[in-house]
Amino acid sequence: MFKKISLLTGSILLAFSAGAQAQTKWDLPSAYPASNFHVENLTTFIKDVDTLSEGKLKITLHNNASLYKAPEIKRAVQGNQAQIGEILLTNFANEDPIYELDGLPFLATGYDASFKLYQAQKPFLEKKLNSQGMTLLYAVAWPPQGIFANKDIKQISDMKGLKWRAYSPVTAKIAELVGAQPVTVQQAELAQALATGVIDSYMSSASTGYDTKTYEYIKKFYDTQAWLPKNAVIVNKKAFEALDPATQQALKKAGAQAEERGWKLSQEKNKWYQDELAKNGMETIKPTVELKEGLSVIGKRMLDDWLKKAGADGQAMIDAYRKQ
Ligand code: PCA
Repeated sequence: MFKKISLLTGSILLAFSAGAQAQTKWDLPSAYPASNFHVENLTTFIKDVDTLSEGKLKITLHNNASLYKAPEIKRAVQGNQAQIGEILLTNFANEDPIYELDGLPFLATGYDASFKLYQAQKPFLEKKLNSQGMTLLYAVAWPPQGIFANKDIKQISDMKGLKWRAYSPVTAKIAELVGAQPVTVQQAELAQALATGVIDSYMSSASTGYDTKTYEYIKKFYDTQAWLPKNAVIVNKKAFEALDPATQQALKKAGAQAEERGWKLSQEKNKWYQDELAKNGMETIKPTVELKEGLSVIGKRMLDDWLKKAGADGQAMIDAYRKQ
């Protein structure tokens, strides 16, 4: 009788420890705050991974650049210090032209066009990330980019001299081309840069305007809808391969669901963010024809430069995008 009980206890203990061993814990750094729709989406994704993997893969979210600053997240995932992470693709434009594509102004300006551009970009993006020891799990567009400034901007020459916050090489280049002074500041430090007067303008989405309470300093949003950059969730390849096949499938499934949900959420919440900006005293202004034309000339020039850098792959992406 005693023997039986101890045998039973032993097997329960064994099963328990096997279960405990099979549980994997990952860290997920993101550079954006809890109010951000990308982060809301990540939170749901993490729950889905937990459910679909039957508790085998536990992911901890570190938002608002609390674990790594935005430009450091990619390298952290590459080095497996973080097994999974969220990056803004266009932040890495200087590394390879593939990361720049969805940051170019006036190439793809609405959600449909941006999704098409993503489909054209995706195989090349996957290949590049793979060569760097990572895999692409999913990517979601930010809402369309407009200009936050107090100044009256009717044409691009009105942007001369602005103290312009840039978040990527492309947004810094735009500043240069219009005669503004670019200062690179990531979103997590944007509110402080506004408060201290380091910058007085920038180009981004209504979502970032809301997250950073830009309306406390800037009262105008020129809704240029210039481009929709994407955040991508990337995974370290070795960490992925160390998961059992069922957990790998669970992760992929949750990723596919997050991608679909994220694109919808981006679009739905953009309206909400714009309403919140208005409630807080910010005026949304339709850009003049002159301003749009000036910006699209800049966009064309940047696309030409991009095509030179991106070679045959770049041309293939643009052709695939335009064929859809
Ligand atoms: N918000 C991010 C990137 C694109 C966007 O809409 C930012 O301003 O940093």
